[in-house]
Amino acid sequence: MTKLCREVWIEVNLDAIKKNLRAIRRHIPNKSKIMAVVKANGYGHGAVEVARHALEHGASELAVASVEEGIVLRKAGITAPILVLGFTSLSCVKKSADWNIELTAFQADWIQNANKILENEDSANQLGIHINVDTGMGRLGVRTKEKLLAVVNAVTASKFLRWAGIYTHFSTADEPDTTLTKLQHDTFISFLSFLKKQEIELPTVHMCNTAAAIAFPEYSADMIRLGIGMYGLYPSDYIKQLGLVKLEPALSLKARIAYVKTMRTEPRTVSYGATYIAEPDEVIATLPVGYADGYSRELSNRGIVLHRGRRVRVAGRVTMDMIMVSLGEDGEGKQGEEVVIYGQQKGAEITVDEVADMLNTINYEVVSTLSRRIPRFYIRDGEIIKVSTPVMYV
Ligand code: UAH
Repeated sequence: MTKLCREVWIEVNLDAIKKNLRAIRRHIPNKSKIMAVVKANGYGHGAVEVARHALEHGASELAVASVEEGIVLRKAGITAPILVLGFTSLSCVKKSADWNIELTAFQADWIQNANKILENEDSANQLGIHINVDTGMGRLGVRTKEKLLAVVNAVTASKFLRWAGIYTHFSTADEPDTTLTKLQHDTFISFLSFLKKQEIELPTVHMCNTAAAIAFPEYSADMIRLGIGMYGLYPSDYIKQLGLVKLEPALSLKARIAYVKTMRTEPRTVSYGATYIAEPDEVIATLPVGYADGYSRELSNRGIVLHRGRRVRVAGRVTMDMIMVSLGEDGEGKQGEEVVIYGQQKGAEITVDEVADMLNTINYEVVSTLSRRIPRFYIRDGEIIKVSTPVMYV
């Protein structure tokens, strides 16, 4: 294993990602393609490696949040279609075309301006456009049929643009009350029917995220946009409880104990603010992970990690780069021993969902905020096949 100077790392089990893609593939109609959503550094798992692996195992397109995220994938040699799901400023239109990155659009004037820019600045590629229809997300997207028609006409009139897709996004597909999802679906279908009535031929139609693909596979259309499920996490407890698709988490966060001491001498205070006072025989271990790694400060005196398969608690405040954990009174622990912060050890487990609950947030936030400074180890068939580090380790 690569020697780390600061011993905290993420392990990404690529076999789990493959299994998750297969499980979803089996659940949705054969004709529906899979767009792997790798925004936010592949939900913290590493965008390039996840994208490559997803494309090998059933995905045919990729989605990101910004042109810059798309360029990272292109620079890594990825040639599959890439869609930016967010709003892109007109100043990046030429760059997007040059890198062959498709954009989300929903305003006729934006399209006309994009057309003018591409007319004036020579690009080798047409710019692919996916039109976003807002059926109830209230974030981005065209909201009326008349405006949709104007957007479609603007795209199809331009020889510099290529109409690649039309999509909507569900806001409550992970919840037990399906009323709004059904309404959003029906609204989207009525927008599509309206276009068909004008004899407009539709490009790739897509609407499902993970939750909708699991709960409403019949809505999969030409393509689903698969994010959290590919990483082995459920969009919500409700979707997990449906029991329709079995997913396996791909990510573990691990560290080695940096230092161990018994708190014999006074003061027995631990960390900033001295919010934890150890017992005289208590053994405290220091781990090289902190809030700058994405281990939330909210886990101060609350977080749990696994040591020798046992759940041990964070002692005192989480600091920027380190935490302390209590190994108990007369506890045992050794410098260099492996601890698991998220994941499994000797039959015990700390799930990302459990951490998300503690933080009053969702699993998406826990994984996507894992810092890029943590090295990522990619594991296939039990072997580390790649290490990705912010700096090259020697
Ligand atoms: C527009 C859009 C997103 O912003 C995100 C996704 C993926 O969602 P999941 O992670 O819940 O699958 C799809 N589409």
